Amino acid sequence: MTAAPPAPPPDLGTPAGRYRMMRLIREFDTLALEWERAGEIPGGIHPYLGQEAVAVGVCAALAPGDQLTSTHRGHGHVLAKGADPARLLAELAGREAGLNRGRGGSMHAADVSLGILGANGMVGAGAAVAVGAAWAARRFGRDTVVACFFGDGALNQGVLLEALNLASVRRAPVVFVCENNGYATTLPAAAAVGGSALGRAAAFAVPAVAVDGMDADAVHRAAAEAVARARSGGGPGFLECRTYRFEGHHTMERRLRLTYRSEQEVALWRTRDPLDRLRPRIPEADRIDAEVAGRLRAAAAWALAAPRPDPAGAGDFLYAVGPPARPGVSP
Ligand SMILES: Cc1ncc(C[n+]2csc(CCOP(=O)(O)OP(=O)(O)O)c2C)c(N)n1
Repeated sequence: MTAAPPAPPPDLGTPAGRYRMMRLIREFDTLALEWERAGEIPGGIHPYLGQEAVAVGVCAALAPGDQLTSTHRGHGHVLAKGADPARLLAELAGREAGLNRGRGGSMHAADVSLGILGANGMVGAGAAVAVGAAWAARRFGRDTVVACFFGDGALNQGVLLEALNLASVRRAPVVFVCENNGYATTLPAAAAVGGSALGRAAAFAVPAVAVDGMDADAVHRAAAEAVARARSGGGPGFLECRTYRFEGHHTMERRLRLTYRSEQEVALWRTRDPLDRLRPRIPEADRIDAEVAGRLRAAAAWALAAPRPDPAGAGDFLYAVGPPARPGVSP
């Protein structure tokens, strides 16, 4: 097996760099949708299409040593923090060369060396991990920050409220990022969220701001402020990014022919496409598009050629290996 095609660290410091990453996420998930239809990805995916400005705007405000926790809709977060797209594709396709040796799949991609503490299939669960990591960083004297992504569906999870409280009283350097795309599966936020996202943060005295989640620059500005405050000991922050997913909740949705959003609503949000919005300001956009397409082609070819794990190793990595049992004490 040859090494993965080179994956340069993302440069999100310029509008062109942010555009390049948004294009990569857009094309990555478009390809993942094709692979899912072709049967290359077991279990389906939750496409991030439409929400690219949130992942990129927030990750542009993070330093390489910072960390993040992600969700079931995690490809955008993981790529924007610098994961190798070839290894993430291999992970989705269940290959040994994948980010997590093909065992994690779409919803459990992680690369701790890059500060990616993991996508997470349990709604809201990343918040507990984020506060733990942030609190630990402070106790060990590091000045790193953790970005915690979650959807509007997590606003009603007890773990998120506990995490907000603990982060507030411990001044843990967490930036809570609510991607409010208006729906939890098929349930509209308006029918499910008593109060509001900003109200949840206010209840725990966590400074919060709502931003246009279709505008990478607006997200970046708000995230940079919250990250700087958290890094300098000012405690957690909260961003409500108002955004939209262009595709269904999960790839199963098309097959089930669910109709909970009107065509007009989807079409209206598509006119606010975050890539179209930034593109006119990027003179080299055509070149970037071609470069991203080439990079993904190479990544896809490499990932599909990668071997699948040996079934005999299906039980590997399930349990942490602890210290040897003491004599006379059963393990
Ligand atoms: C604890 C828990 N409850 C329920 C589910 C089933 N579930 C998976 S995704 C989802 C909706 C999540 O909506 P939201 O948090 O708004 O994120 P989005 O899908 O919109 O990105 C639900 C209820 C789950 N995975 N975990």
